[in-house]
Amino acid sequence: EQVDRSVRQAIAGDELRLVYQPIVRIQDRSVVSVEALVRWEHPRLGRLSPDRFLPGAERTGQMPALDRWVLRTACADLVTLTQRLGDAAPPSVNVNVSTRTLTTPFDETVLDVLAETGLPPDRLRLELPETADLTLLAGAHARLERLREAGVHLTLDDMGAGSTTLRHLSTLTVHGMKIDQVFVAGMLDNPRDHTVVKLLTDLGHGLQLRVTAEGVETAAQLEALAALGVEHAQGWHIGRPAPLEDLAATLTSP
Ligand code: G
Ligand code: G
Ligand code: MN
Ligand code: NA
Repeated sequence: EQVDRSVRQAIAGDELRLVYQPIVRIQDRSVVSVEALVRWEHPRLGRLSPDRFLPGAERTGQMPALDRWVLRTACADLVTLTQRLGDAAPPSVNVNVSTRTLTTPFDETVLDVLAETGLPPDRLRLELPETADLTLLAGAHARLERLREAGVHLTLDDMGAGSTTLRHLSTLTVHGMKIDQVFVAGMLDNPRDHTVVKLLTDLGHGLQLRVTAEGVETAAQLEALAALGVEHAQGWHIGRPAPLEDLAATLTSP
């Protein structure tokens, strides 16, 4: 069924929710961060996943509003969780930034939200889309540099899914990269996928980046990733995206 309401209406009606998926250090399984992922509790259609409403939000120019809501909520949630759990709270939160947002003065938004919420800049990690248009991202370059200088971490998302971020790597200093889950899914059966994962990992390490593998669904994949020297992992084998309350419960239970 068609989604008949706009993301702006969803924000105004308090219908958006965030779920958080853990990212762990493979070596000791400690949580290094959580990725914020948006869901829509639609009054009539129920819980909608992003593929049901992000394409429409993109077409109608509502991604900057959505990204702003996600950023503010995720930063405030991490501050709240830290007040409750202290050292058991995740060290940082990953927030996705859409391509369209990179054409706006998003650096002002990010710095405003950090000041408002009181979250230290180095506890925020922005995930930059692999599909970002190079010319648009070029305009965003100075804004990203400004955020990096303020202490915000930058991560290239979905590495290998497009072809643009290789060029970004030559001019933009980032802290990390995430290997697209397509290659992780195939790495044990398809030698080509294994080669791509190895190549991206070596590339990341050559540039002194932290490498995260996405979509890890089995212990065997985790082992293969560890053998390649991948530092961090995310996926169903480690933890499903969950509401803040469930995340808090997981973090405090031994
Ligand atoms: O959560 P996953 O389950 O289904 O998300 C699907 C896609 O939607 C992914 O490509 C993810 O990057 C994107 N996505 C999820 N949450 C957000 C968000 O808060 N902001 C942006 N810009 N994209 C998101
Ligand atoms: O931001 P990004 O494009 O990376 O979004 C991550 C997406 O991957 C989300 O839709 C999330 O729900 C999904 N995801 C997370 N872990 C797994 C996994 O182990 N397997 C699969 N198939 N999808 C996953
Ligand atoms: Mn992501
Ligand atoms: Na990703």
